[in-house]
Amino acid sequence: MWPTCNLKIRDCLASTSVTLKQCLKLGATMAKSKFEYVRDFEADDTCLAHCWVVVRLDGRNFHRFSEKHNFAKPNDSRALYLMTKCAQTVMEELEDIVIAYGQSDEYSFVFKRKSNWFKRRASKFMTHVASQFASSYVFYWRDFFEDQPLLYPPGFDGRVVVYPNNQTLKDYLSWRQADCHINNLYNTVFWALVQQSGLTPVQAQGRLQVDEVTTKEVKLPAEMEGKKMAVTRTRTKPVPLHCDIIGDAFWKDHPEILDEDS
Ligand code: DGT
Ligand code: MG
Ligand code: MG
Repeated sequence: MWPTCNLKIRDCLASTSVTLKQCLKLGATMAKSKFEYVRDFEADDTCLAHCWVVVRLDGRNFHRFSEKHNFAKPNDSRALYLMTKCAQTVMEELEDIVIAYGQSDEYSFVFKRKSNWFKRRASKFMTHVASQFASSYVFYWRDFFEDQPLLYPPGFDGRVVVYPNNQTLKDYLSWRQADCHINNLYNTVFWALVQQSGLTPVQAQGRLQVDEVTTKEVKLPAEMEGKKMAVTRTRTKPVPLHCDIIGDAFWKDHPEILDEDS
């Protein structure tokens, strides 16, 4: 295919009436028209109009990452605040995100219903959020983990889910927060049995499967309820919050998040 093109360009160059610039333009145009059909192989991943678009990121193999970087158990405040700093940066850098909610090694980002950012292409939403978040994680690491070097580059997977109305979006966020509470309760009791009661991890796991562990046995920290993270906007600036988003109070206090015309 190239020899044909080159021949045409050679003929063209042999002619005294055309300039080199015109020849190159002809070559480029021919190559473009010949190969452009491959565009048709690209999938259409436009998100359904007028729906909430949610991008959820999750740390890749953070079980290992948290061990290697000596995260405190069950919750490491440095890690949680770093995640929130990254979410805040994503919201500052990218358009149209109305709220972000995170726990553990994951963060969800909600784009406004009428966003037309990158023509609503799911791959654009997901890859921009994931790359901005991951680079922020490395960039801000030292601000949160002063004495702990970053030993290898972390990665995050991403998915896009589209929710058709306010109720399904609220239920999605409630689902993530309920998941946070369940995991947090389990992990807190598990590590209390190991760290305070001297059980081995296998023994603690066994106790949690067969028994009801009473609050007399393990002392749960008062701040346990505070390990959930959200970032919303006050006017345009993203602000971190640590609050309940399952109940109605949060949505009453922040009507602008679900406001159709926001
Ligand atoms: P994945 O997501 O399939 O690649 O695998 P993982 O290992 O990331 O699994 P995932 O996302 O279900 O669980 C998150 C892991 O991260 C879990 O092993 C606990 C760990 N992790 C997250 N935040 C903290 C923390 O603050 N402290 C400690 N010690 N571990 C944490
Ligand atoms: Mg993970
Ligand atoms: Mg996770």
